[in-house]
Amino acid sequence: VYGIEKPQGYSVSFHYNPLVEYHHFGSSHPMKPWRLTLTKQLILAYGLEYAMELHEPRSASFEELAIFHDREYLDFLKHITPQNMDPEKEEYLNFGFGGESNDCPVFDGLWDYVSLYSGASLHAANSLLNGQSDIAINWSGGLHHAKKNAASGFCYVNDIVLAIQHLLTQNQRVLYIDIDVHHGDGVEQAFESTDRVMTLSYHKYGMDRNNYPFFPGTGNINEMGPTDPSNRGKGHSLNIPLDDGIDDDQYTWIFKTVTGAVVAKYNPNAIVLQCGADSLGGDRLGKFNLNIKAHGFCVEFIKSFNRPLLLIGGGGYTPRNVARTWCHETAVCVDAQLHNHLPTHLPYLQAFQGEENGGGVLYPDLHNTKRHENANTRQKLDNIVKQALENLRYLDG
Ligand code: TV1
Ligand code: CA
Ligand code: ZN
Repeated sequence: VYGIEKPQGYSVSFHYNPLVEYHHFGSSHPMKPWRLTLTKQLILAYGLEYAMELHEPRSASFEELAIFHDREYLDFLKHITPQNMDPEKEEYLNFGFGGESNDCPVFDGLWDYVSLYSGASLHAANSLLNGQSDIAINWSGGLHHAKKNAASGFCYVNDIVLAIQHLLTQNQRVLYIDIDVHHGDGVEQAFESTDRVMTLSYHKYGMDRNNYPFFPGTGNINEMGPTDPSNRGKGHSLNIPLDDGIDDDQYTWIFKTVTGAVVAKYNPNAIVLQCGADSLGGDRLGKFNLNIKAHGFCVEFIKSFNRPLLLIGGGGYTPRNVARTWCHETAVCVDAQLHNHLPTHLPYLQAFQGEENGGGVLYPDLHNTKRHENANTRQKLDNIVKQALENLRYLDG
């Protein structure tokens, strides 16, 4: 008896509601939802929409968000506006708003914004569950710092946790991988007491010149979740702390080595990959020196495991490079190669021109655009890998 062969290639679905891009955190705030407009335009200009299924998902409901978040927190989020907010009120600070940095401002349409990006992640997870796609993409999600009862680091609702919870309804084990330059603390914390989710984050870790820790200040190699042997979640968090200026070869090597070992050992039924683009060279907040193709290598590598895959966005503070990276990674998913020269009929073409290294191209040289001295030595990285592989032994029970 011959089985019916699945056609070559993957079915890829793209989940995006354009209403997200009209929200503003404030003019000086580094998080710019319009980077999603740029991303979508680039994807359309290269014709990638013909290689995948496009979905315009509805907003997530209050009840859907309440599967992870506290209702009191959601009530606050739903009703707070720039007009009625009171920075003096205790709940304002308790829920992660205000503070010196004002990382999480209250802006018009905040509730719509959070329910739109969360709706897209839930919809993407759902299309993996019902077998409609092998790879589902939501570039508007990936807000990995949000806690169940507090906003943190530009993140108000944790769409990743919600999507993973949804995947867990039909998958025994989900692996979460995070290549944003920041530590994926919110996702790690949410699943610290279960062995059904393993979290793996690569990030900058350490102090800056003024002795301030790089946000959020957690994620050292020895932080691997609870170590109490009675806790089911023991050893199910793996953190890879990296230093300023890491280059393409170092990053792809450590990513391959550690991620390969984790997949082999944990054998997940589904994978969620957060593709924060602030790990690129020249990012306004990041400290790494990665090029677009090295970042995209992580997607290629994960795709090669042939497990249901949810790709989500995250950070990324130099909008033109965010758009380039996520367009490239969309192409990786559908097995397309893109011309380096940008399509001439691209709206917003201007946004991609007039750069020192690489105006008008998809793959500019981003290495050293901000010249972060590479503080990662061969020896330090070898030690991190050695320690990471040792940490994996906790999974043996
Ligand atoms: C308003 C206006 C807010 C300008 C915030 C950079 C701003 C930052 C701003 C900023 C900024 C952070 C901290 C310090 C915690 C504070 C999406 C002890 C020019 C996923 C979140 C980084 C990263 C938060 C989010 C960080 C993500 N850096 N200008 N704020 N306090 N906050 O360091 O992981 O990418 O910078
Ligand atoms: Ca990370
Ligand atoms: Zn980040």
